[in-house]
Order: sequence, then C-alpha cells, then structure tokens
Amino acid sequence: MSEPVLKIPEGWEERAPEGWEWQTLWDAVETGDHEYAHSRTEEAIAADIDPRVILDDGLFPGFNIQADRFTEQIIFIPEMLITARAMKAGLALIRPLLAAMAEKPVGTFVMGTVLGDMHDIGQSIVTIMLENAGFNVINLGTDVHPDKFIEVAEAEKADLVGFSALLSTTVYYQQVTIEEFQKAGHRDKVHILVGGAPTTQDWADQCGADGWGVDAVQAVRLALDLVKEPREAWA
Ligand code: B12
Repeated sequence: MSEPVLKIPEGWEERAPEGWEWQTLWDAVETGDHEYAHSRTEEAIAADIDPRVILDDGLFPGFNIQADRFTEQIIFIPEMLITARAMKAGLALIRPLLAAMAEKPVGTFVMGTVLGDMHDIGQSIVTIMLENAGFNVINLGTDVHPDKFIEVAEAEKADLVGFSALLSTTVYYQQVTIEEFQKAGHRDKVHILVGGAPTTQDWADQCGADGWGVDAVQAVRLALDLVKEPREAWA
C-alpha cells in the first residue's frame, strides 16, 4: 500500500491570476475545513476565475487525495465525510454561476442517487454541468426510492432522468428503477441515463438504460443528443 500524494493540476498557474495560490484550498478540502473552503472559493469567484477552473484546479486536488486514501483504507468514513462537506461548500457557490452561463432552457432533467446509496459528489458535478449546458435540473439527492423518481418525473414532465450509483450493491437499483418506470407506463416518456464508478456501457445496455456516461462531460454530451430524440408525450 503506497501513501497517496497530492496531484497538482498541470499548468494551473496559467489559468489563475498572477500571484494566486491554491495550496490553502487544497489543504482545506483535504482536512475538511469547510468554512475556509467556502471563503477561498468566494475569493476565487471575486478574482474572476472561471468556475470550471475553480472546480478542477481548486477543489478537486484535496478531494482526490482523500478519496485515494479512503480507497486504500488509510482514512475512513468520518474523515471522508468532512472532506466531502468541504468540497460541497465550494460546489454550492459555483453551481449558480455555471447555471447562469447557460443560454436557454434545453430540457428538464431529474437526477438522483439510487436507493441505499449516499454518494452524491459525482451526481452533483453532473448536475452542475447539465445546468451549465442549459438543462433545468431537479436533483433529488441521495437514497432516492424509485417511486420518488417517478412522481417527480411525472410532475415535472421530465425529458430525461439520471440514476447515479457508486456501490456494486446499489447499481441493481438502477435496473429496478427503470423497471418501475416501465410498470408505471412512463418508460417511453423519458430518456434514462445511468452513471457512477461501478457502471459501464455493458451494464447500461443490460439494465435497459438509454445511455451511460463515464463522467460529467460525457453525461452532458449524451443528454444534449438524447433530448433531441422524440419521446411519448406526458399526459
Ligand atoms: C466520497 C466517498 C464516500 C463518502 C460519500 C460522501 C458524499 N457526500 O458523496 C462516504 C464517506 C459517505 C462514503 C460511504 C461509503 N462508501 Co464510499 N467512496 C467515496 C469515494 C472515496 C469517492 C466517490 C466520489 O465522490 N468520487 C468523485 C466523483 C466526482 O466521481 P463519481 O462519483 O464516479 O462521478 C463521476 C462519474 O461516475 C459520473 N457519474 C456519476 N453519477 C452519474 C450519473 C449519471 C446519470 C451519469 C450519466 C454519470 C454519472 O460523472 C461523475 C463526474 O465526472 C469512493 C472511492 C473513489 N475513489 O471513487 C468510495 C467508494 C465508492 N465507497 C465505497 C464504499 C464501500 C462505501 C461504504 C459502503 C463504506 C462503508 N464501509 O460503510 C459507504 C456506503 C454508504 C452508502 N450507503 O452509500 C467503495 C465502493 C465499492 C463498491 N464497488 O461497491 C468505494 C469505491 C471505495 C472503495 N474502493 O472501497 N463513501
């Protein structure tokens, strides 16, 4: 087992104003100092740094080193949770900025993490990127029951729904949720995307999804393609 190291984003200096430093934000996310993560993200916004640069160069490095330590079982749930809270303190500030950069509403997307699964960093990033691409995203959070996905998709006349799952034990609920859409007579009214680290294109085909995204960029590309394809109308 090797001790994970901080991966400093290559070329970050060119993407930041002169004299800027990210080290304190990397440290804050790593150690879970959410108050500093919030205030440093505010300073980065005030310094006019592109929100995507704040995400990639400012917030991710400290998160990633802890994620590697969690995977290596060097740290455990409490430490990982406080890092996730610090990451989310920054995400909450850049989310409205990226959404405001979108030009026009493209469609409605209902997003959530499936039943039994508490992981929400990845789906929050997909949400932010979808909003930035112009989607109206209703994010249902984590541990979402299939009935809740159906209820909200129906109420919002969703064009697309997305199911995130990070555990090999919860990916199964992506398939269950798709089956529940089928049983409710709504399967052909929405495009369904699945994602999350243990998922693959093969899994997406097997569980009956319309698409799979390895990351937020691919998720957005896919959503933009699918939203153009006709579906059965909501009543
Ligand atoms: C952070 C984390 C936690 C945090 C979650 C905090 C939070 N608010 O999210 C806490 C500490 C709570 C946690 C708990 C647990 N975790 Co955990 N966790 C992680 C960790 C370190 C990072 C996950 C993450 O956020 N990645 C970063 C994001 C950006 O990546 P992502 O989620 O993959 O998302 C991207 C893509 O997948 C895609 N995507 C994601 N969703 C969607 C959806 C759609 C529709 C699309 C198209 C694309 C898409 O786009 C995203 C952005 O690019 C991973 C290990 C790792 N390095 O990945 C383990 C990991 C997922 N956890 C694991 C485990 C085992 C657990 C626990 C069971 C531990 C325990 N013993 O209790 C619990 C489960 C709790 C529960 N019921 O959910 C295992 C899962 C193993 C497995 N295959 O099942 C992992 C892989 C660690 C490991 N190797 O042991 N965890």
